[in-house]
Amino acid sequence: MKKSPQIKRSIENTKQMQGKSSLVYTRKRGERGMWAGGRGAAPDLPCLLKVEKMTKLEDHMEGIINVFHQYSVRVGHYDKLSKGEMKQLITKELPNTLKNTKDQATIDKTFQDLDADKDGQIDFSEFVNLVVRVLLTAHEDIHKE
Ligand SMILES: [Ca+2]
Repeated sequence: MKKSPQIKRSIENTKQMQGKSSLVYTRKRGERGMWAGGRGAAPDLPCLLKVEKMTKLEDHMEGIINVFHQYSVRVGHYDKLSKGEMKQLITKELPNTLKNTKDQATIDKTFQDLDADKDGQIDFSEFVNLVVRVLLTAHEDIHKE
């Protein structure tokens, strides 16, 4: 099958992404995101959503997913945060937003709060609760100023 210009462009985008990131995002058309960890993992079909220019909001939302994955793939389940991974994410990515991120008791408490199903890991839906809290606080703060 001859590749359309769009698919060609998407392949180029995917190649560029592979060069920059240690993670490769593979997503078949119409499917939800699927992750292959590790540099150089070959996507079976390039991410067609990359062809369209994403809006600022879409870009930011994908950014949240990407940050989650950057940490979730490190140890254990590739799509869930261990406590260590959550600690790294919070310390590195939210130092100006969350207080006492270096304090182990705060980390333990945050982890317990987020781990809704108590399986000892934070999946993306549980992580989103943290994102929601951070966004609500940031929004409130903006109106205080
Ligand atoms: Ca959990």
